[in-house]
Amino acid sequence: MGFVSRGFVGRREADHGASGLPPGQYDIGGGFPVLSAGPTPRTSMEEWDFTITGEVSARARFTWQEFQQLPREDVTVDIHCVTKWSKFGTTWSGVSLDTLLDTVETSADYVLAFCDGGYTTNIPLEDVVDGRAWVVDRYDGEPLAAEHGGPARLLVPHLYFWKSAKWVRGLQLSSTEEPGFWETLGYHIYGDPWREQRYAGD
Ligand SMILES: Nc1nc2c(c(=O)[nH]1)N[C@H]1C(S)=C(S)[C@@H](COP(=O)(O)O)O[C@H]1N2
Ligand SMILES: [Mo]
Repeated sequence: MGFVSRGFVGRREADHGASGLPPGQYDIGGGFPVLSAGPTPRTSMEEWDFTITGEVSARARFTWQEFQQLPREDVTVDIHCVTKWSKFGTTWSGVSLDTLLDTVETSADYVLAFCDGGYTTNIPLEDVVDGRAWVVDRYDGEPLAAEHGGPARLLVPHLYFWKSAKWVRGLQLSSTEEPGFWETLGYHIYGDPWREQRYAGD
């Protein structure tokens, strides 16, 4: 993972602006809509695991118990849904993807997050390192509610919220970008809210 330059990614993030309302968005205030493409899956902690697979020298797997023992971070971020609501100052707790990805060797450039229920979403690898993405299992001081992605979801707040895959179970690393669920259905391959990349071609 040494090829990802911290300085470069950090500057670029700062350029996007860490707060404020991206173009075309409105502040939903205290609301927190549930947006799911299908039914809410229910996975017990005994069955749950998180795996990093694909183009890796050896795959990594964390049981729920192992995941709980990893170093954790509290994160306060603004989130931006492509349906135009934004929510300021949401508070989460979870494990940085830096911590999870540190356990594998890879020369991949892309991740495809996969989930219980079959949802997927694609993200460049450089967008989920350097403190920009987490697997979170707590929201607002409580265990993450099932409808919001519990037991655990991805949190990638600098991209539209569809990239924050609920019920996430792992990452598939690849040298080629495979479009995920919404990306296949015409949403933007990258999804930067600050550049209003809602749909393919934006
Ligand atoms: N597994 C899964 N993750 C998902 C979705 C989904 O349908 N399934 N919807 C996405 C979309 S479009 C958005 S806006 C957010 C919504 O998260 P919320 O329901 O917690 O507000 O989850 C994203 N992650
Ligand atoms: Mo969304």
